[in-house]
Amino acid sequence: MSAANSYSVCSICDIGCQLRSEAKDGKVQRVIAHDNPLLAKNICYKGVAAPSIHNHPDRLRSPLKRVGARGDDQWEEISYEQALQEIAEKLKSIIGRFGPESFAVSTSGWNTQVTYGADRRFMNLLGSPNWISGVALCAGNTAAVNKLTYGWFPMGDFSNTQCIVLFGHNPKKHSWTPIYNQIEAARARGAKVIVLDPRVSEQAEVADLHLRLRAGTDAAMCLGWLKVIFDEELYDKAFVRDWCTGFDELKARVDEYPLERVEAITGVDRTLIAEAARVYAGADGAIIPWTPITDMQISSTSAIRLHSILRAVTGNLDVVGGELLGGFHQGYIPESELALHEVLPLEQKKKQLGYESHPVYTYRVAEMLKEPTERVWGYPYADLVMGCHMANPSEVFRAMATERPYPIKAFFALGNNALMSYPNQHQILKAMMNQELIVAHEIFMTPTAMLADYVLPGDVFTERNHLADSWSWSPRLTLSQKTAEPAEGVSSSYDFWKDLAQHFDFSDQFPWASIEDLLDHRLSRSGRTFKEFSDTAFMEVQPPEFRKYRKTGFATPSGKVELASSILADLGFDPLPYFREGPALSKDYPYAVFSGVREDPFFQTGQRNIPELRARCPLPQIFIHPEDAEREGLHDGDWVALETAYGEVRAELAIKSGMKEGHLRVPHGWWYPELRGQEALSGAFISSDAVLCSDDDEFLDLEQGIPHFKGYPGRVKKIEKPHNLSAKPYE
Ligand SMILES: Nc1nc2c(c(=O)[nH]1)N[C@H]1C(S)=C(S)[C@@H](COP(=O)(O)OP(=O)(O)OC[C@H]3O[C@@H](n4cnc5c(=O)[nH]c(N)nc54)[C@H](O)[C@@H]3O)O[C@H]1N2
Ligand SMILES: Nc1nc2c(c(=O)[nH]1)N[C@H]1C(S)=C(S)[C@@H](COP(=O)(O)OP(=O)(O)OC[C@H]3O[C@@H](n4cnc5c(=O)[nH]c(N)nc54)[C@H](O)[C@@H]3O)O[C@H]1N2
Ligand code: SF4
Ligand SMILES: [Mo]
Repeated sequence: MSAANSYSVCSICDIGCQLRSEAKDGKVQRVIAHDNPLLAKNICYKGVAAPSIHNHPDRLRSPLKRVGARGDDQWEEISYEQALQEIAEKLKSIIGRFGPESFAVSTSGWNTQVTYGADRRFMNLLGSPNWISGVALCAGNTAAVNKLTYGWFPMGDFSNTQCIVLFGHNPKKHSWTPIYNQIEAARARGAKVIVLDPRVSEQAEVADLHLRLRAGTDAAMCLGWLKVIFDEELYDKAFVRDWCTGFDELKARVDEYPLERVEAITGVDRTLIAEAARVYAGADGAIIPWTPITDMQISSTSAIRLHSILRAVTGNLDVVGGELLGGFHQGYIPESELALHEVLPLEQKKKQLGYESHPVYTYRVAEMLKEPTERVWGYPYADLVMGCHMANPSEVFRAMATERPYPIKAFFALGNNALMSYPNQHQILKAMMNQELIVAHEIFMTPTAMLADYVLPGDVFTERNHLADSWSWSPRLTLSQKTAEPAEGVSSSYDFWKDLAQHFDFSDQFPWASIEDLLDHRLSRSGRTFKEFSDTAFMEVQPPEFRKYRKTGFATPSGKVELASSILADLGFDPLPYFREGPALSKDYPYAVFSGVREDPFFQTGQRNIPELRARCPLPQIFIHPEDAEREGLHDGDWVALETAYGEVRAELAIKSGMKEGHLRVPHGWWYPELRGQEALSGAFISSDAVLCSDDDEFLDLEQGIPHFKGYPGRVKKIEKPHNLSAKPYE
C-alpha cells in the first residue's frame, strides 16, 4: 500500500488553483484546500470533485480507432504505438498532397496543462501556421490586443488596489475562486468595486456602483469614461506627455462621444457614467481586471484597447495597486521559446488563415512586434496566454469545409471540444465531416471526439508533474506533483507530440524523453532541477519591479504607449478606438441574446457526466426578465426554443428579476453525455449556444475577426419539453 499527499495545480478550470491531493495505491482519493493560510479558501466544489472525474468509469483508458462512419461512435481499441504509427502515416500523406498548411490544431491548453509549446513546436517544424484555440475568445486575444498599446498583457495588483472595475466579469465562490477571494479581500480593505453588467450579477449585487449597460456596448461606455476624464482633466498629464503617443488624435475621437450619445447607446444614465469615471480615475491605484466579455463582442478590439488606454492615461501602468507588466519569469524558459516560432518560414506564416483579413492575433502582428519585444522582454516572440500567434478559427473551419482558399484535411483537437467551442457549429460540423484525419486527445467521449478517426486518452492533473507559469501572464511558478498512476494507454499532451515527432525527420528537436526532463530544461536558467524545486518550494513569485519602462521603453514600435496604434494604422485599420453597433434587432428577432453566465458546477463544455456536479445544475436555462416573459405568455420552468436566423436551442426558461429587459441569456457548452447512443453526437445540437451565432462578417469584430456573442438578435417561444431530457439523469 502506498499513500501520497502532494501539491496539485487543478486544471478543471483555467484559473489553476494550487490544492492538495491525497492518493492511495495509485488512485486519487481526495482533493482538498491548501494548508497555507493564504490559500486556504482557495477551492471550489469542482476541485473537490476531482476524484470523481479522474476515477470516472467512463474515462477513456485505451486508444480508439473509428470503425463505423464518421460520428457513428463505433470503435476498436488499439495500442498507443499503433495509433501513433497510423496517425503519422496519414498526416504525412496529407501534407505530401496538400502542403503542411493543410494540418490544423485546436486546443485551449487550459486542461491539458503540460503541452509546453510542443504543439506549436511540432507544427512550426512541420510548416503549418494553422493553430487555433478557445483562447481566441478568452484572454489569449486580449493579450494580443493589449500588446498593440503597450507591448505586454498586464495583471492587476489586487493586493494593493483601491478600485476594481468589472466589465461583466463575475467571479464567484465556485467560479474563478482565487479572483473572487482577491476581490473580497480588496473590498474588505475598503477598495471600491464598479460593475458594468446588463444583469444584476452576484458582483453587481454588492458593488459600490452598478452600470446596467446594454449588451455589446462596452466600447461606447469606455469612450464616455474617457470623455469625463479628459474634460475634467482627471488624467496623468506627466505620464501622457512623456510616455504616450497620439493623445490629441485620441482626444478628438473621444469628443465624438459626448455623454448624451453614450447614454443613448448604453442605456445608462449620464450622471452615473460620470460618477463611475471619476471614482476610477480618482483612485490611488485602480485596476480593470481582464474580462472575457469584451473578448467576445463586435467592437472587441476597440473595447480591449480602451481598457488599455484607460489604464495608461490614468497613470495605472506598472505601479503599486495598478496593472503590472510582469515580463517573462527569468528562471523558467517560456513556452514562447519552446515553440520555435522563428523556424516557421515567413512564406508559411503568410499562409496563416486570418493573416490578411483579421490579423491582430496572427503572425502578421507578431512579426511587426518582434523587434520591440526582443528589445524590452529579451525574446522576439512573446506568446502570452498562448494567444498572440493564432490563425482565425472561423477561417480555418471554412477552409476545412470548403477547401478555400486551400484545403485543410487533417485536424487535431487536444483538450478542446471544438465542435461546440466557437461560433457557427453548423460550419464546424461540415468542416469535420470533410476531413481525412481527425485526432482527439480527450479524457471523455465528447461530441468532438465522436467525430474523430483516433481518440487518444489524456492524463489528468493528479497523474502528471507540472510547474505552472500562468502562460507567461504573471511571473509566478506553481508546483503540481504526480500522485496517481495513469492507465497504460493514457498520455500527456507533451508525450503525444513528442512521440508523434519520433515518426518525423525532426525527432531530434524533441530531446526530452519525459515531462520531468523538459521541466529540468525549462528550469535550467535558474540552475535547478525540477526535483530540487519541488524539494524546496511549492510556489515562487518573481518580485515585481515597478516602472520598468523608464529603463527599456514600452515594447511597441515607438517605445511609448500608443494611444493611436501605429500597428493598426499600418494594417489599414482605424488607429483609434471606436464603437460599432452589432447586428440590428428586428420585429422578428426583438431580443438581444448573450452567451455566458458560467454555471458553477461545470467548466465550459465539461462535467455534465459528473453526478454530484450535474445534480447542482441538471438542465440548461435561458434567462428572461419577468415583463418580457409576461408579454410572451411564458412561465418559469416552461421549455422554450431560442431562435436566431442561424439556428435554435432548446432549454428551460428561468424568469429572473435581475435580468435586463429585452435581453435573453443562453448558456454555453451543453451536451448530454447520458444521451450517448440515443441522440446523434450525444445531443450536441440541442442546447449549445454555438449553433445560434453566425460568423458572417456582420457578426465579426473587424481587426480580430471574433464573433459577437454579446447581444445578437433572437426570439423565444414555448415548446414541449424534449421527452428524453431528465432533471435527474444520474439517479
Ligand atoms: N460558443 C462558445 N464558444 C466558446 C465560449 C462560449 O461561451 N461560447 N467560451 C470561450 C471560452 S471563455 C473559453 S476559455 C474556451 C474554452 O475552451 P476549452 O478550454 O477548450 O474548453 P472545452 O471546449 O470545454 O474543452 C475542454 C475539453 O478538455 C477535456 N479535458 C479536461 N481535462 C483534460 C485533461 O487533463 N487532458 C485532456 N487531454 N483533456 C482534458 C474536457 O473533457 C473537455 O472536453 O472556449 C471558448 N469558446
Ligand atoms: N464555474 C465556472 N467558472 C468559470 C468558468 C466555467 O465554465 N464555470 N469559466 C471560466 C472562464 S474560461 C471564463 S472566461 C470566466 C467567464 O466568467 P465571467 O467573466 O464571469 O463571464 P460570464 O459568467 O460569462 O458572464 C459574466 C457577466 O457578463 C454579463 N454580460 C453579458 N453581456 C455583457 C456585455 O455585453 N457587457 C457587459 N459588461 N457584461 C455583459 C452577464 O450578465 C454576466 O453577469 O469564468 C471562468 N470561471
Ligand atoms: S476554481 Fe475550482 S475548478 Fe477552477 S482551478 Fe480552482 S479548484 Fe479547480
Ligand atoms: Mo474563458
